[in-house]
Amino acid sequence: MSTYANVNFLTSAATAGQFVADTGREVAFAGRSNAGKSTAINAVTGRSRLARVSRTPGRTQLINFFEVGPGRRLVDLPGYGFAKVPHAVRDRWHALMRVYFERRESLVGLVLIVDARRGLGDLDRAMLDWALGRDRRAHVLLSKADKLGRQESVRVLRATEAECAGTGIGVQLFSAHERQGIDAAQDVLAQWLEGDREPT
Ligand SMILES: Nc1nc2c(ncn2[C@@H]2O[C@H](COP(=O)(O)OP(=O)(O)OP(=O)(O)O)[C@@H](O)[C@H]2O)c(=O)[nH]1
Ligand SMILES: [Mg+2]
Repeated sequence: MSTYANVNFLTSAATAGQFVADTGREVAFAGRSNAGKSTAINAVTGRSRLARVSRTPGRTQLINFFEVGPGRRLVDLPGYGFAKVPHAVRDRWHALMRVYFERRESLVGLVLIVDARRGLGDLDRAMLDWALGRDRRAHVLLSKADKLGRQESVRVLRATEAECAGTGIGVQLFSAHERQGIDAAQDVLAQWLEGDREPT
């Protein structure tokens, strides 16, 4: 099942010059390497092989743009925090993220994918601060919830909610493998992407 009639891969960008035109609205998926960003994009679009799921963490160093409707996009950002990535790669990641976040006017919101077993880390908090500081919406998916027992997953949910209290950031449990929380995530995306107006 999918809420999107047509989903198309648009492009992979290694530099700002390769970004798709900055019109309409888009939502970016960010998170640590291996957190489950690409898997989450596949789950919410109902396309199992749309975004490439990596066996080797930190391999995706490109920004991948997917079209889910006219002028509406989901964006798979390269992951961060993977220790074995060479410095040069990390520097390139920083530079690419900086131009993306500073310049991207069509960006309406950030979906932050956080492995439920790890919880929020400092780099995740920095991403959330960035989004709020630039008046973008933010929503946290606590991913791979199937790896935790019920009690433990609720504990992580409550702790993360407490940390985000008062910010307007939504938090939910998510498991692509057990199809948990997919509808809730789709609802958030639909709200953020709806409307004919260009974001201001
Ligand atoms: N158990 C479980 N594993 C998951 C889930 N989602 C993703 N994974 C696994 O986590 C690994 C990484 O998933 P990706 O979707 O490639 O993660 P990513 O954040 O896009 O990774 P990078 O692009 O390398 O930063 C894969 O082995 C997935 O199968 C989930 O809901 N449950
Ligand atoms: Mg990925």
